[in-house]
Amino acid sequence: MANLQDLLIKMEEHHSLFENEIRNLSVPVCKAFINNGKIVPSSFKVTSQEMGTKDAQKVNEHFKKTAGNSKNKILEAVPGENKKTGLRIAVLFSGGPAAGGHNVIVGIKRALGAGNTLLGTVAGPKGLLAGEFFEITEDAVKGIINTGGFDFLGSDRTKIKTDEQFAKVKKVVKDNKLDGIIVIGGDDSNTNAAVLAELLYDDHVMVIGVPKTIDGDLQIGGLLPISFGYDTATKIYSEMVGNILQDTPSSRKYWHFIKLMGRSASHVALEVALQTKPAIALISEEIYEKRMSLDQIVGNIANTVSLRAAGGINHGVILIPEGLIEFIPEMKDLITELNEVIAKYHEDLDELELPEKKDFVYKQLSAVSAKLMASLPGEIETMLLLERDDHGNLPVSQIPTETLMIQMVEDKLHMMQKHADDRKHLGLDEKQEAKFQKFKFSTLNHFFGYEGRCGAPTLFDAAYCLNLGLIAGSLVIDGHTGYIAAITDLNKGGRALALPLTGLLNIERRHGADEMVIEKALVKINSPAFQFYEERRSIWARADHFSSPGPRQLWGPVALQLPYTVALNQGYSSLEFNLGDAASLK
Ligand code: FBP
Repeated sequence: MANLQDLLIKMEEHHSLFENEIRNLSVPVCKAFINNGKIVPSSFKVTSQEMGTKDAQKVNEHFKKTAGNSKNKILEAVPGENKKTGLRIAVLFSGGPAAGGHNVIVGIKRALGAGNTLLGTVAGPKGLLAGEFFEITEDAVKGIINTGGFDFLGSDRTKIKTDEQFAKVKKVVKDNKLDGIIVIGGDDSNTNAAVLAELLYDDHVMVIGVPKTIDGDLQIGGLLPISFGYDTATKIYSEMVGNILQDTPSSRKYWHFIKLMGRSASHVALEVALQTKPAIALISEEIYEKRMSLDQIVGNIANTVSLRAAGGINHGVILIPEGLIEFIPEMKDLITELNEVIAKYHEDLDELELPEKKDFVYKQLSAVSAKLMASLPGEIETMLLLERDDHGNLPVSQIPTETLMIQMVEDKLHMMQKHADDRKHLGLDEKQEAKFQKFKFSTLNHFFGYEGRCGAPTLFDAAYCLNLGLIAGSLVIDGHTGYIAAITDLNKGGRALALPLTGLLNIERRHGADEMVIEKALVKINSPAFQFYEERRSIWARADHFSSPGPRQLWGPVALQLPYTVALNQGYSSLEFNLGDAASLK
């Protein structure tokens, strides 16, 4: 009989008891892809619905071939088994990992079937440029079903933008006899996909995008309700925040400042707030819209902390979106100026050591921005000078906004406890005053980010990704290029769509220049999800009304749960999703 050591050795290389079980999990499949109980590719029909941003005219002129071909009309998947064979399709991950990516590959492979070749691109766009591919076999696919991470292929953030890179892509495509490329990525990566689709149009090489990002900022109202990975990440963070919320009234002494990943938009912070109900959740978009200064934000936090202390509650949780710093109006102006300076002088700056770099940058800034930058703690000042990524983004995940907030709130509370004038607006009675004076502000800081990106996908992400993969694979078999896969009607069996990528592009300032890029979807202050939060938050601030959502479930009664923000914004009447009947992926 095998002993425990043998069993544990068998679990190496992704064969834990859990990993083996999830590979056997059946997931729901939209009916466009089911024929006689089998998963099959679909065909597509052109709908009458057209897409386009405010910059549609300029975009259509620039992307003459793909926009001309699609007329920016949405396609809908319809049953109709397409049996095309002999295609060679490469797939790549681009940008940060997100749970469910492996199931996109499973879906593509199922759609392509045995008659076509699927090639995995090693380490994202960088691997495409280097022509690094390997054939994805049926056996390999069986090993990644329903598993988290992007480790099967790897990923990176290279932006394909120079003429030299374009020439390389053309050569790689020709050398490897590729008929299509499927890009699994966020807004920047799908911008890359739109550019490649146009570049390779005359070579008859199809390019299709799949919407990925835990940030949730690749969404388009009722047409693309959410990107994949968001559900898993927010459920992981919600479990962790829920646990901390449960700890606070147990130990009764800490204020936890938790920064949550999500580069720009606050969708993640809003979702976690709705799921857990903390005392405070900052929403960057609201702060920008209401033109709140750093001082005002700190003042509001200090007021809530003080009022809870005066009521005898010396603990709480504050959620801080990762991208906050870029949305505080005065900081936004400073960062925009810095982005321009860094883009313009990057060669000079590369040669300088930090102190000289700072001197150089200060001289280029306006007086207001220079003054603000000088007033920031040294660590933050240095972080603002970090190198931007290929897409011009500041690496906000590395900026310790949560510790900046702690320092500033601490100072504010100190002044409020010391000076009656600084706290008179709270209107405390004698008893409350006594409690507030005794209160000691003990803080802990956390950053929940990378731990949310690669967990095993929730049932929603597992199913959503499989279906997105089926759409992408079916699109290339059906001969389409320049589209991004999308699914709507998540509560009614799922409607599988293909949205023209050119319909998503608008003009934005990046790297100190105007570029055509996919618009980032930010939290809308008038959205049902934000408005619900706004209505409830003062109740959650006053006393402990938190929820602890617990670990994500793949089996059982709460497995079919949508993100709250998605269900609210789509106007669904429950949290339950329905993406069709469950089918085995093996
Ligand atoms: P994508 O937009 O590529 O999906 O990446 C999102 C993200 O997880 C952000 O939330 C975070 O700021 C960033 O990636 C971190 O990037 P990196 O992996 O390069 O540190």
